[in-house]
Parts: sequence; C-alpha cells; structure tokens
Amino acid sequence: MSRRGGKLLTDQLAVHGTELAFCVPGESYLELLDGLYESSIRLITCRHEAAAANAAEAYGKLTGRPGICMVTRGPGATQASVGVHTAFQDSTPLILLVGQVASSQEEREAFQEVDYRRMFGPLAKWVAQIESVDRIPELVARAYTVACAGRPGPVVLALPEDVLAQESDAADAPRFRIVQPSPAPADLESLRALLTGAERPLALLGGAGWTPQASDDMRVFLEANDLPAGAAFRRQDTLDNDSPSYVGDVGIGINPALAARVRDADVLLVVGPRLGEMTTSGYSLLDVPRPRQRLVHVHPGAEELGRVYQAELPILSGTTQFAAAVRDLRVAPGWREARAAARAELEDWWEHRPMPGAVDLGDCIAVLRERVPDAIVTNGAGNHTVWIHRFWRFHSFPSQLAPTSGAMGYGVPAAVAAKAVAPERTVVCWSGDGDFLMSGAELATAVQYDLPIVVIVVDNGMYGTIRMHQERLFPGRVVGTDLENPDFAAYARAFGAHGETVERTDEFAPALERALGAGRPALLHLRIDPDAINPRTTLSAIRAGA
Ligand SMILES: Cc1ncc(C[n+]2csc(CCOP(=O)(O)OP(=O)(O)O)c2C)c(N)n1
Ligand SMILES: [Mg+2]
Repeated sequence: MSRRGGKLLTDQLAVHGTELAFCVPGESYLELLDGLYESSIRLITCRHEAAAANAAEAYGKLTGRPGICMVTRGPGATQASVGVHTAFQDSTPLILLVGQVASSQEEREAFQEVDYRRMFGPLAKWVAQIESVDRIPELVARAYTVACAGRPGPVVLALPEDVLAQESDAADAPRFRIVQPSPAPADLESLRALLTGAERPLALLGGAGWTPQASDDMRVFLEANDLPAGAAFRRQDTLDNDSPSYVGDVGIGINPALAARVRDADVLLVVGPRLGEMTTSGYSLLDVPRPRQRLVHVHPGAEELGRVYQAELPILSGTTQFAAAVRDLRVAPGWREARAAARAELEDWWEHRPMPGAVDLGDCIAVLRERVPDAIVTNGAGNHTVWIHRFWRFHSFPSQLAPTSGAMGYGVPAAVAAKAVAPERTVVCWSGDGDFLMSGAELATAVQYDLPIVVIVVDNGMYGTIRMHQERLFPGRVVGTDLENPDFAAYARAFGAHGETVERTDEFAPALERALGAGRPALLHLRIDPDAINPRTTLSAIRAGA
C-alpha cells in the first residue's frame, strides 16, 4: 500500500494508540493535517501553541502515553517550547511534531527555518528530523518508545515539508511497548532489612508512571505497615489523601511539622521523585550528595540514581512495578503512633485561619471539596496555588494536573485536555489573575469543543508571588508587579462561557452550582483582598518585616 508521508505518519499515531491530538495549524504541515482528515484521531485546535503543548502534556500526565502536539515551524515551535520544558521537568511523555522547511531549502535560513536539534537539545529527551519518508514508521515508533521508557519525557520530531508529501510503501510499525524496569528480589530484601531497623521511617511519593492500580498497591503497603507517606511537589494524587498513611505534601509552603519529619527521618523511602529543588525545600531537607537519612531512592531512570543524591539503596524501577512488588511486603511495624501523630499534624494543617477580605479561599475550597470531591484539579503558578495545594484533598489518581516546572498558563489548557480525555469527570481549573490571562483565550477552545470546565480566577490585582518576594527583599519598593485587570466574568461571557463575579464568600456556593449546571464552560471570578498573600501571612506583615 502506497501512502503519502502525512498519511503514513497519522496512521502511525493511530497504531500506537493515540486517539486525541492537539494543534495549531500551519502551512508547513498541511500533509499531516490532511492525513487526519479520514483518521479516527480527534483533533483539538487551540488558540496558541503554548496551550496546545500544555494540553498535550496534560494528556501525557493523565494517560501515561505520549501527548501529541502539532505545530508549525519557527514561531509555532518557539511558542510550544514551554510545554516541552514542562514535560521535561515533570517527566511526562510528549511528542511534538513540528513542520520544517523543505529539504532543498535547508540551511539557507529559509522562511521560519530553525535547527530543532539545537533549539530543543537541552529541553527534550530526543530530537530528530525525519529525512526519508520510508523511515516514518521506524522513527515514530522510536519516538513513542523513548518518550515513555525509563524516566519519561518529551521528544521532538521535525518534518520537512517535502518528506510529508512523498509516497512510500513502508509498512506500519508494530505498536510500541512501554519499557520499564522492575525491582530485583535482592533490592526488596535490602529494603525489608532497612525498614526493619527503622525507627522514624517516612515514604515520599511522586514522579511519573503512576496509575490507579499503583496508587492502590502503594496504599495497601503503607497502611499495612503503618508507614507515613508524603507527596512530592504537585504529586498529591499519588495517594488517597484520606488514607491514614497520608501525611501531607512536601513542596512549596510545606507544613513545618512535616518538614521536620522529613529532616529527622532515619529511613526515607522515595518512590518516583527526582528529589528536585521544590520537593527538597531548596536541597535543604536532604543534604547533597549524601543525605543524613538512610535514603532508598526508587526511580525508573538509571541516569537519575546518584545524579544529585547518592542513596544508600538505589533501586532502578518503574513506579507501578515497584508498587506491585511491595503491595504484599510486610515488615514488623512499630510505627503506628508516629504515623498517627504525623497524620494529626496534617489534620491541624488542613484547618485554615480566616483571611483578610470578604472572600475567604479556604472556605471556598471547603465548598468545592464538599460539592465535587472527585474533580480533576488543574493549576499553573502563583501564590493562589498554595491554597489549593494545602486545602484540597486528592482522592484518586489521576486528579491533579499541575506543572512541577512552575509554568504559569498551564491550568486552562490542562483543563481542556482533562475534560476531553475524561468527559465524565468534573474539571476545575484554579488560576490566578496573572496566570489565567496567559492562556485564557483557550476558553474559546473549551466552548468550541463543548468541554464544560469550571475555571476559578483568584484575582488579587497583581503578580502576587513576585510582589511577595519584592516586599520581603525590597519593602515598599513595588515595581512591575501591579495588574489592572479586565472584567473576567464579562471576558468569559464574550467567549460564550458562563461568567460570574464572586465578591463575598457566601456567594461562592450558589455561583458554583450555577457554573456546574451551566452545561458549558464557566468562569468564577473571585475578588480577594490583595493583603491576603498566602494562607500563612499577609503582605503588610511581610512589608513590616514580620
Ligand atoms: C511562564 C511564567 N512566567 C513567569 C513566572 C514567574 N512567576 C511565578 S508566580 C508569578 C505570579 C503569578 O501571578 P498570579 O497568577 O496573579 O498569581 P498570584 O501569585 O497573584 O496568586 C510569576 C510572574 C512563571 N512562573 N512562569
Ligand atoms: Mg494575582
């Protein structure tokens, strides 16, 4: 069977199980778009390549299979790069397909020509340019494999225009397999020995590769052994937060009591995370390179073990493989009291004190918890995220889509992807006024594809995180952090979404009800007191040096 390159490529995407892709179209890859004309793959066209790439990244987080993003050369590729960066930092499988100038024009700096190998070199696991139409099945299969193998991450494939237009009788590749290591029996024996001697053990869950089954396997293991476990930065859905073993998130704004427990643990069982700067409180909870705690580091990437932290027991294993292997592992536990004490500290931490102003975010989140407990919650970056990370309770995997890369603008496109992948779930995007407007135009995408997400915009009239640091380092010297905002509710309505402004806490529950019942995308604009900079303190207290 002879096929043109564009059709051959889209057939490969289907062979590997892709049913949904994201794009902003470009004339550089019309052949690829045309290949989708008769394909079973659903295509969601976004309004900005950053959003298309972020949505594809969120798809990767949700499914464990590569998110597919298609963009045009030069400007399209550069705009998409933020999603590639997030996929890299967050260890998410992603394939970015980029149009490229025709082979006969290469190296002339032709229109929008970029050398993607150099541009994406440090941002992607692998970058290639497909120079021959016959090799499309081979290289696409490799892209899926590389994106998912070991530590997952992004792959970029550049597609010269002429290659996509050539005919080939190459056969489809077989469907790719996800390659992940399993723990060796000797590793499990060493783990048992280490845990048996432990007095203050703590588990820390995160990284990529989780599944509902892995999360449940891990819960059984932790609960049966009375082991307390924290979740790494923005990986709070790895363990049901109602589990008696769950003791809180180890990220930005960590509970000081939990930070002390991480520091004082004698054995740390780290399953999945790289142990990056955000999870280690700036590499202070664990010393580099050899932590005081006896470290068991379970990670699927051989290159990651020993890169920053030299574990006493490094275990090369995928997360699901490790969780399955320890589900039935029992050590003689004597940790019940310590586990219960750590859990009680979390329950204290979940109590919020009233914040200044007429809208209290802690109270609003309590309403959300009650009304949509199983929602998928998405966010980008900013101080408003500290409230949702602290006061939301994640119950099942996957239910959190949040960039460990700290990229603003992630929440709306991630919500679009989540609703497209899981239409039966409620999807709530928790965003800030600065954060939201980086990708707010994707409300148009949500409306166009009939994806009724609920976006909550926490408006404090500023880039609050930066203002907070500014007031700390340069009190009273405000520069570059004020925002004059549009009427967000009217903005939403202009897209055909439901939009409302909430000025008082008691208006939130009925507004949420109307948003959930709107049958279309909805936005709730929460005006908060700018002094309420985070759940722990106020801007005026920071300015005063408190
Ligand atoms: C793409 C991107 N640009 C800039 C930053 C730096 N940054 C981190 S938080 C923040 C402010 C976020 O403002 P907003 O969404 O209003 O949240 P707030 O802190 O006010 O709650 C900025 C500018 C970032 N993390 N990502
Ligand atoms: Mg703000």
